[in-house]
Parts: sequence; C-alpha cells; structure tokens
Amino acid sequence: MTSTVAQGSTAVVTGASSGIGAAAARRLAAAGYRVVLTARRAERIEALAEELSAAGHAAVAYPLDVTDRAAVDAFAGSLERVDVLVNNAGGALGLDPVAQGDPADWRAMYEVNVLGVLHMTQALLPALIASGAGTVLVVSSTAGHGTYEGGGGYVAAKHGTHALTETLRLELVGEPVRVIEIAPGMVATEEFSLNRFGGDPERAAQVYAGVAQPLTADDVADTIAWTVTRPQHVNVDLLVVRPRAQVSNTKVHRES
Ligand code: 8X3
Repeated sequence: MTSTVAQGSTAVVTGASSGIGAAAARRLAAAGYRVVLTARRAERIEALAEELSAAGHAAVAYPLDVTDRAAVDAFAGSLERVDVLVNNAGGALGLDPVAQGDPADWRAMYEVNVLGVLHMTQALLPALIASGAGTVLVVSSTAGHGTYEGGGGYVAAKHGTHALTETLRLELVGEPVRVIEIAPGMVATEEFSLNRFGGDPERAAQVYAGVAQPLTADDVADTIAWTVTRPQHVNVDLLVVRPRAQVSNTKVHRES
C-alpha cells in the first residue's frame, strides 16, 4: 500500500493482542502509522510491538483494560498525539437463549462492547479533534444489525455499539473527526468462538464447520486499513463484510 500517512500519525488499536486487532495493527503499521497496541495481555502486545519494530515500523505496547475507566484516562494522558482510534476490543460470551442467559455474561458483554468503546472514545476525543484530521473506527458486528437465536446478550451489546457509533457521528458533525463502523460477520479468529464457549475447542470449531472460507482477521483488517487511509473528507459510515458463504446472520452455506 502506498502510504499517504503523515509522518508521526498515530493509531491506537484496542484488543491488539490477537485476531482482528493484531491484524489491524499490522496493516496500519504497514500503511505508515505509528501504532499504539493496547490489550490486557501485556506479553502478547509487547511481542507484536517488537515484531513490528524489527520490521522497521513504529510500534509501542501499552497494557490496558478498556473497561477500567481510570486506566483508560491514565493511558490517554500518556499520549502526545492520536490521529486514529480503532475500537476493536470486544467479544461474546455464550450462545444461550434469552430465557436462560446469564445476567453476568450480559453485563460483561455490555461492559467491553459498549462501555469500553465509550471510555476510549471519550478519553481520546480531545486529542482526535486536536489532530485536525481524526478518525474513530469501531469494529462492531453483523450482530449489531440483526438478531439470531442464542445471540441474546451479544446481539444486544453490539446493537448498543452500533447505536453509540451512529450517535457519535451525528454529534461530531462539523468537527474534524470521521466516525467509521466496520461490521464483520463470520470471522474465524483463533479466540472469538473459543472465548464464547468457555474455551471448548469442539463447540468453537462447530461455528465454522463446513464453511468453505470464513473471513480471516486480515480480511477485516484490510477493510479497516482501507477505510482509514481514504482521504479525510471520505467517511465510510458503515461497512458490512461477510464471507461469501454467509448471506445473513442465520443463513450460511455449509458443505457436508
Ligand atoms: C461475530 C459475528 O455471527 O458470531 O461478531 O455474531 S456473530
């Protein structure tokens, strides 16, 4: 990718320890951004920062839990410059019907998928506005745009993520900040379904069973880097991306 990114432009990526977040950090670093990797797992983001630095990119790691507001504020205070915020941290817990869903799971999903985005966005918005050309990108989900049985708490949380993002874009009109939402469908990352099913590899594998080519984390990262590197006046409001085999949240072609 030919870089038109100004020297020193900084992109903060949450959930950068694996999956879409790590892939997005790689893509944004390759595009010319200085990347700030955040996630709870320090070792993983430090290893990625080292890998990117060894490849000649500018990358630093900052261990952070986006649900911890005081920690997020301290992180924001440590930054000299922010041009792009990729709100990627999130996840699903369980596939229970509403009737049996665990309220603790619902609360945890709201905390990370909605309040995590809120914390990061509120804390970094002054710097993003001050940059004169800021971007807030939110990785939501197709679960934020439709329901499915068992989706329950995740669907509710991701609808919240989507609502926050749309509202923010309305409220920031006139400010030099774009608000982009990427809504991925089925993405086979190493951890999303494993986390959803409490570490059960068999249940996790069933999600992708017979699906010829689920999206990869890098497929989604490609859309993130593409939207972010458009000219600043171009705001991709919402980009929905699914594998060809998945035409809706509930209709997936599986080869037996
Ligand atoms: C992931 C998509 O279908 O598991 O955000 O809800 S799905």
